[in-house]
Amino acid sequence: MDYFLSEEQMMIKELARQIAVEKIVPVRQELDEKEEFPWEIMRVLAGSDLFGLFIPEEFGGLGKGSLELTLAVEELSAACLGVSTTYAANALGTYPILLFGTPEQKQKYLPDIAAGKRLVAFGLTEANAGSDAGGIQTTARLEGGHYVLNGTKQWITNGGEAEIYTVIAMSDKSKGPRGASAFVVEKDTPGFSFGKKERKMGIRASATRELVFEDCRIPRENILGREGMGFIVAMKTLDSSRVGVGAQGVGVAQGAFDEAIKFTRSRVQFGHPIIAFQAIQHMLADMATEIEAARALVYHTARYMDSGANDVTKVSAMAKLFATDMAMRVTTNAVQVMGGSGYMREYPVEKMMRDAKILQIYEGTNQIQRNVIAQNLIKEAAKAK
Ligand code: COS
Repeated sequence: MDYFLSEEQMMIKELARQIAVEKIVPVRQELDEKEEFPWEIMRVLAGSDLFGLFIPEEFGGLGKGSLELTLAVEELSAACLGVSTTYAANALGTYPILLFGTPEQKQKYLPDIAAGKRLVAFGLTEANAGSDAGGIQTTARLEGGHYVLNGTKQWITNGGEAEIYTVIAMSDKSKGPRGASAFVVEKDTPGFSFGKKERKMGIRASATRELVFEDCRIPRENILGREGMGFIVAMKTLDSSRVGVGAQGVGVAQGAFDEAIKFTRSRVQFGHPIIAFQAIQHMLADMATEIEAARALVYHTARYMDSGANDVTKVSAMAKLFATDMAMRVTTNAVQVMGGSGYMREYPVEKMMRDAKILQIYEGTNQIQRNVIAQNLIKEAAKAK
């Protein structure tokens, strides 16, 4: 399908695809097996300016938007979700600065982020605050010119590898979600350390660690937005980033589908390549249709976001929900049409299926996405009355 991308957008997609094919595909299995962080690929992405895609030109970026980021994420995801998660989580961690930073904060952090010199991570989740994001217990106590952070963040992508952390903590616990604030914390700040690296089912090239704050003093000026705005910072950040998770779904599904087509054309059973059988054809037809539907939704949502619309909560949740449920079905069916071969590590689809599972879980489970969509439907219905 022609999505009427501009020449520049096509170039970005092509560049990301080239990196995916030449640099990621040859090493993805090894990265997965060794659970190795893809530093070399991050350097290639930095050298190709892909970290600066969505960062304004005045801060050293390319000044593009969600659609361009979506195109890059999709192509990287077709090769390896572990790598694309590392790249996309960097954007997730950057949004609080981009959306709520002062000009000084932006000047301080964004040029290095755009150049890929310093990676970023987003610290919201805690042991007792996952879906219930308002239930965070990490505290930020104001003491003179500093905030003092105490608490532990869990399952933080890019944890330990990133140098810049955007962290949500309670500056006034008595106010519930309205007592949360957002902060920038730099890696080498005293009182800030990391827990063990998690061992995961999929996206094993990406790093997932705890962030531990023990009387960690950060300058008062590291607050993003105002005190009490932390929950809004987190929600707006997720509104911006969820379409990217949808793009990951489209990418991994396309990657698995391409493998399935290739395999079914060469695998012969009953005297014919198995693609000649209607049972296989119907599965492939459903997979292709679902991928295209998800891609159309993801691209259009990204375009809508780039138009400056501010009611993006519902549509970004829809794009994430639809594309990632689709990715789980398509990767599972890629394994199915490839049968025993699909299940073996010699082929990449078993990894794609393992990797795809996280997309239905992180940046809000798909059950939470349905809640978000439903809450917005209720609000819209009440307004229309
Ligand atoms: N944009 C702006 N404001 C938002 C918002 C959004 N997308 N979503 C909620 N808010 C506001 C609400 O309007 C409300 O404001 P008031 O207190 O002024 O009325 C406030 O934030 C609290 O909202 P709500 O009552 O809906 O919060 P809940 O505690 O019920 O939680 C969900 C809402 C479940 C949607 C939220 O906690 C969530 O997204 N959870 C999943 C978190 C997640 O994605 N975690 C993944 C880890 S980060 S990778």
